[in-house]
Amino acid sequence: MIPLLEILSSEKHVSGEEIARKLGVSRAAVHKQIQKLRAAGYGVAGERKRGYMLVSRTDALLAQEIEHYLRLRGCSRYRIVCHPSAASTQTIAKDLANRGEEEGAVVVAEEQTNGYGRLGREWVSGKGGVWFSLLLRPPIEPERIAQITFVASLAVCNALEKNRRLDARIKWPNDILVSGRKLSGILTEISAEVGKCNWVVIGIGINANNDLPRTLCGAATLSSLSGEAVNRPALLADVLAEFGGLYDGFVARGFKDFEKEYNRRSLLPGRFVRVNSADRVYFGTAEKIDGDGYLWLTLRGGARKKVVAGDVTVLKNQAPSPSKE
Ligand code: BT5
Repeated sequence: MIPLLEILSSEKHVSGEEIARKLGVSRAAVHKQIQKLRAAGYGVAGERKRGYMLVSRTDALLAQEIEHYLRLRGCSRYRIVCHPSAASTQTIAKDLANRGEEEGAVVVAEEQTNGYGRLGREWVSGKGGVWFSLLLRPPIEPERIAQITFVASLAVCNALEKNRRLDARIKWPNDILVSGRKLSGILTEISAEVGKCNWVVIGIGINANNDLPRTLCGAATLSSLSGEAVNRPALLADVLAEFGGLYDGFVARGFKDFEKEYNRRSLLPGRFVRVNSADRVYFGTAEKIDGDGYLWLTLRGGARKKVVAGDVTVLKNQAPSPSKE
């Protein structure tokens, strides 16, 4: 299918005869391959005298399609593996990691039947969304790995802003919101030893053209926000290309370089929040996320607290005035 796509032009017709010659197959075989492309969602116009022309690309998450957009963005660092259906792209990517697969493998699924978020929470991931996991082997100390989630959040925001003009905000540590609703979630899983990171698998879910159950009232899809379907392979390639550039900077220079940009994108500074961390629950006003990726709070009594990890709920858009506490 790929050589045929390369021959088919979106600007002019190519005769069946020419395609057959280039591919070294019969005209009937060309016709069959054209039918296959159409079945995969590509728009191929055919005119008896002039031949075939590519009139639209497919929205299906096919490796060849994602690679097409990655090439347009000058990005060649990834190996894409697509599945029509998977329990979870995370488990497939982790399996690849454990079998020695190199950095840069990306596992993509049209749908997940058992997608999950942090702490084993369910991640709703039916057809029409963008669900993928990226395998990395960063040469960094395990303590810094959580920061990769933040770099990935920035990549998703950049992709949404640059090409789709959406003002995406990050809710530390791993949610991307647009207009206050969760559009994307990121999950980072690792294998590490003392002082050494074996692998990192970053799972990213983006609600694109999928349906969501009514129970997820705090969530949104890109198509519901913009009123039109998004091209998923192009979106996925944008996120991967954005991430590639940021990741190189992160490995070379650390998260400090991203601190300002992360805080600019962050939803939390100035908000009154509840943070459920592993040891206890904190109430306070979020200050900022520091150069290590930790969240700083001013607690109600005025003391400052550094939170390393946790679930954040925004309770008020502003800190409550002292008299009302
Ligand atoms: C996350 O977890 O937000 C990380 C989600 C990561 C999903 C990707 S998809 C590709 C890869 N394969 C996987 O199996 N996972 C990764 P967390 O912060 O724990 O948020 C989970 C909560 O978000 C749930 O408890 C729901 O409240 C909500 N939720 C579930 N599905 C959602 C969806 N599609 N959109 C928005 N919110 C959702």
